[in-house]
Formats: sequence, structure tokens, C-alpha cells
Amino acid sequence: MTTITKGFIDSSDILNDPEALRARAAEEGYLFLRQLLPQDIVLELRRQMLEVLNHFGWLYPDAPLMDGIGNQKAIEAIPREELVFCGTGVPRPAYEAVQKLELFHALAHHPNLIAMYEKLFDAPVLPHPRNIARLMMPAKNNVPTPPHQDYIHIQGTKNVWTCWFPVGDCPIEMGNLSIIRGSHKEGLLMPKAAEGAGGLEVWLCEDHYEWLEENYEAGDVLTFTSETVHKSLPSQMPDRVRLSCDYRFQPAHEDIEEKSLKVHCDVLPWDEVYQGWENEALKYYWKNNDLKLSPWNEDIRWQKEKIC
Ligand SMILES: O=C(O)CCC(=O)C(=O)O
Repeated sequence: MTTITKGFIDSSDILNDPEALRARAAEEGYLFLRQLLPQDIVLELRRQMLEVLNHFGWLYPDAPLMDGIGNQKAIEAIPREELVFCGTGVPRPAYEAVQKLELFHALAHHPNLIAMYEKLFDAPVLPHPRNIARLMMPAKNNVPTPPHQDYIHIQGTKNVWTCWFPVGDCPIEMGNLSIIRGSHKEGLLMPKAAEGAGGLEVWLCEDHYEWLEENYEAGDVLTFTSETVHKSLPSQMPDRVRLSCDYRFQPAHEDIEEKSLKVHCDVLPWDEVYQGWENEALKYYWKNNDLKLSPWNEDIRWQKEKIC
């Protein structure tokens, strides 16, 4: 029987106690940190992302920009194959524009995130450059992300942690991220094809899953292991756009697979992404590390037979 528990444990109170933080992470498979990121910066990114949607005419013109109200007629006119581009919720030209936002990438280097991961890993941290944005517009073709583990999509070391945060307040009804508590302890589960971001879901065979759901505010951060099962919840707010970022972090000295160093979905070369950026230090920063590259293993992605 699946249970749904409303609420993550907020680990803000143990943020400066690395041993307690690591023990919590090992037990739960996730850490939730209220207001780890400054709200004003997250809201500035929200403004920039919504400007992109507005530019394409996908926001309701009579509502304030920051409300993120979708222009449903315009959104429903987008062909399905364009809307589901790479699980981002928007057609490719809009996603390219978001990938070019300096702040979108700069935020992955925020000292509050880096300091937290240094404590979690007890080692120097490498933020992956392949940052992902989701701009889930209200449309019947934007289906929720199915339950999955990130390892099969990322590979490299298993010690990659995903950092997910909404770009704006994001109550459960807006379709935010939910995880199965402790699911990392089951190891790698078998995937099968599914609709939604990533295109794969895991077989969930047991009857004891405890899904955790939470109301997020701008600035809150959820981070979880590459084997923690997670999914997005269906949106119950049919006019709202749900904006989020997912970044990845790992100990700098561990294996990394080469695609993690590229722009998400290869939408643009880095040189084009970087046009107009002010902070030179953000460009190709990973080249300062002595990277340990490991090969992609296609076999672990495609185990299609039913296993429960
Ligand atoms: O935001 C979503 O819908 C999916 C995010 C996700 O699967 C991830 O961060 O790994």
C-alpha cells in the first residue's frame, strides 16, 4: 500500500553540522532546505524565464508577468512534438533562450549550494554544467514526469546529487516534485518506457512506498541521490506555468560521463550560450578540474520486460 506523507524534513537546522547532514542524507535519500537560495535571486530568474514565455505569446496578456498565467489558446496551438521538447515543457527556440540566461547557470554556483554540497560530500564539489530548466506550461500534452531514478540518465559516479527547486512559489497543486523516502536503499531499479520528461519510469514492485509531497516556496531546495525515486505531481492549477531548475553536483574527483559537460539536449554550443555573459569565470569552469571521464553504458537503460 502506497502512503502519501505531506512534508519533507527540513534540514536547515543541521546545515552547519556536516555529520548530522550526512547521516540524514544517508537515511532519507534526500535533504530539503528551506530558503537555501536567496528569494530575490530566484524571483529574478523567474522574471527572466517568464519574459521568454511572454516573448513567444504564451502568457495571458492581462495578468501580471510574475503570476505566470498561461495563454491557453496560444499554448494549445503548439504541436505536441514541439511542446514535449526534451522534457522541458517548451518548444526548442524558447528552451534555447532560457539556456542562454546567465543567471540560470550562475545560480548553480551560488555559495550556499556549493557550501552545502561540500559538507554533504566532505570533498571539493563539481557542479555539472548541464543545467536543466522546466517551463511546464498548462497544456494537456505536458504530462507529469514519471517515477524514475536519475542515475540511468546521468551515469558517471553514483554519487551525483540532483538539486531541484521551483523558480517561484510552488504548492503541491502546481505539480511539483515528490520523492519516495528511502528509495535509494533499493539500488538501481529496472526502467521501462513512459510518457513525460526522461521517457523512462521504474518498475515499482513493493507495497510499502512512502511518497513525500511538499509545498515549496521560492528559495527552497530539494536535493536527492541518483537512486532516489522521484516524479512530478499532476498540476491541478490549469492556468499556471510551473517553472523549475534541476542541477547536478558531485564530488570533483569522482567519475563523470562526458554528456554531463554539454548543454542540455545539445541545444546550442557553449560559445553561443555564453554570448553576452558578464562573468568570465562561469565559462568552461570545469576545464580547471582534473576530470575523471567514464564511458556511457547503454545497457542499463533498456530492460523492457515486466519484472514484478
Ligand atoms: O521537474 C520535473 O518535472 C522533473 C525533474 C526531475 O526529474 C529531476 O530533477 O531529476
